[in-house]
Amino acid sequence: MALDLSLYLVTDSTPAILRGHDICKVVEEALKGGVTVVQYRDKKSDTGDLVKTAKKLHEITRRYNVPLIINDRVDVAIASGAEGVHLGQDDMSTTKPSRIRRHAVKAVEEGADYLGIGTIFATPTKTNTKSIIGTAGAKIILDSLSRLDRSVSTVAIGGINLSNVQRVLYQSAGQSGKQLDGVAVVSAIMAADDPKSAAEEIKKIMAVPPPFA
Ligand code: 3NM
Repeated sequence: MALDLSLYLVTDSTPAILRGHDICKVVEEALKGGVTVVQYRDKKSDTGDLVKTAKKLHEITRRYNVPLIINDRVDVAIASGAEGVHLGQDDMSTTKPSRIRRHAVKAVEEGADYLGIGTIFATPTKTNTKSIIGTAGAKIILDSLSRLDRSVSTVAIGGINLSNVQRVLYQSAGQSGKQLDGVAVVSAIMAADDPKSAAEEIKKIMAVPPPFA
């Protein structure tokens, strides 16, 4: 399965986001709208429930030929047959190029297929983020990554939605020409009244060059 990171959906099971909707239904609608990766992120459920939901989600994502990634839990990824696991780098609270390069090299050497770059904008979805780096920070990171021997894919995360996604892609592009491979969103799709059209709209605008380019 090729890794297309362009529209990366991260789930959130909290009531403020799901508002009583079924996570599987929301994810399936988002898949219909064109999301290219699904990450199951659930910090609260116990292992039994995590595996149960992950298996259900995997049945759905497979039908759309989209990889399912499990946040933080290798055991749940294995038990559900998911395609991957997303591991955090907790101490990545910096935009200092030398430290970023060190972290990136380590992650790539340890086998990471992609890196998440964030937090781009402050977001109520995750309030314990250590630094808000903006698109300027993302650009520094991309330039720094471009100097590695190996190429590594990237997605930006944090406060990204329909109204800023074009700007995020455009303003993050480094002087080196290295661009984001995609954007990761939670609320812009998970909390949308119509997750299918939310995903479609985001994809549509991502394909359009920004008017100020
Ligand atoms: N990780 P929304 S920010 C899950 O910075 C997550 O690492 C982040 O939610 C990071 O798209 C975040 O609703 C939440 O802003 C993003």
